Parts: sequence; structure tokens; C-alpha cells
Amino acid sequence: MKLPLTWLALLLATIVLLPACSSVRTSTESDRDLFLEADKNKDGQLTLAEVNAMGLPRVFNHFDKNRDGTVTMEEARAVDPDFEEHHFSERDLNRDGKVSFEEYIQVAKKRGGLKKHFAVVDANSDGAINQAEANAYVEKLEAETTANVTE
Ligand SMILES: [Ca+2]
Ligand SMILES: [Ca+2]
Ligand SMILES: [Ca+2]
Repeated sequence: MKLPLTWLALLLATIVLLPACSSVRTSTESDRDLFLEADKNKDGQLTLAEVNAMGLPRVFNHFDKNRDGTVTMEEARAVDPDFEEHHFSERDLNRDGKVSFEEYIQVAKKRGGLKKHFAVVDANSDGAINQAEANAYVEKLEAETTANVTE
């Protein structure tokens, strides 16, 4: 299975990040804190709900460059030049040319949010990401980042 190295993968990595993994650090928070912060019920594992609660606002904020609470097509393209128009229009529910946070969350929830990425990290498919799985994922991602850095 090919793991697409996208901004979303990188962003998800900020949730499950190792302290050593500096290349994908996008936040000033320490990486260990991110895992603990995402682990709302403090059982040492991340469920999809926990990852979504932590990750979806981060994905949105990553796109909302000017921090006005909405994402325009321009902002989406600034993050990902290949961002396809239909991805935008299917989220702009009220067709005002902007995707608000509420619109984004509404559509994301319907689709299981970060389900696909979650499944990639949840190596043993037990529905929870533990620290070992998180570490393995970040190591893999880091290796691919290094390999793809010139692309
Ligand atoms: Ca948990
Ligand atoms: Ca914006
Ligand atoms: Ca809208």
C-alpha cells in the first residue's frame, strides 16, 4: 500500500509526533504534549474520535492562512497547488465561495474525518493508536520525507 505523503499526512504526524522528529514539526507545542493533548481520556491510546477532535481543527487552520475563519479556493491552492475544485465545492455547502469551519467539520464528520489516515497509523487495526504505532508511523513518514524532499 502506497502512503501518499501529503500535507494531511504531515499534519496528522504533528498529532502523533515523536520528540526526535523535527522535520515535520509545525507547531511550537512539544510533540509529546500533542499526543497527550489528543489523548482526551488519558488511556495512552488515540481513538479516531480523539484524532478527529484534535486533527480536524488543525487541518482547517493549516488551510486558513489569513486566520479569518474561512478557507477560500486561493488559500487551498496556496497549501496544495493540485487542490481540486470539486474538493472545495463539495465542502462549500452554502455556495458563498468560502468554506467555513462549520462547513468543513460537517462534511468531515460525515466522511469519518481522518479515518483513512488513522487506519494507516493503526497498524494492528484494533481501533486505537498507541505510542508504538505512532512512533512507527512517524519514522516511516520521516524516511519518506527525506526521500521526497527534492520533489
Ligand atoms: Ca485515548
Ligand atoms: Ca481564510
Ligand atoms: Ca461556505
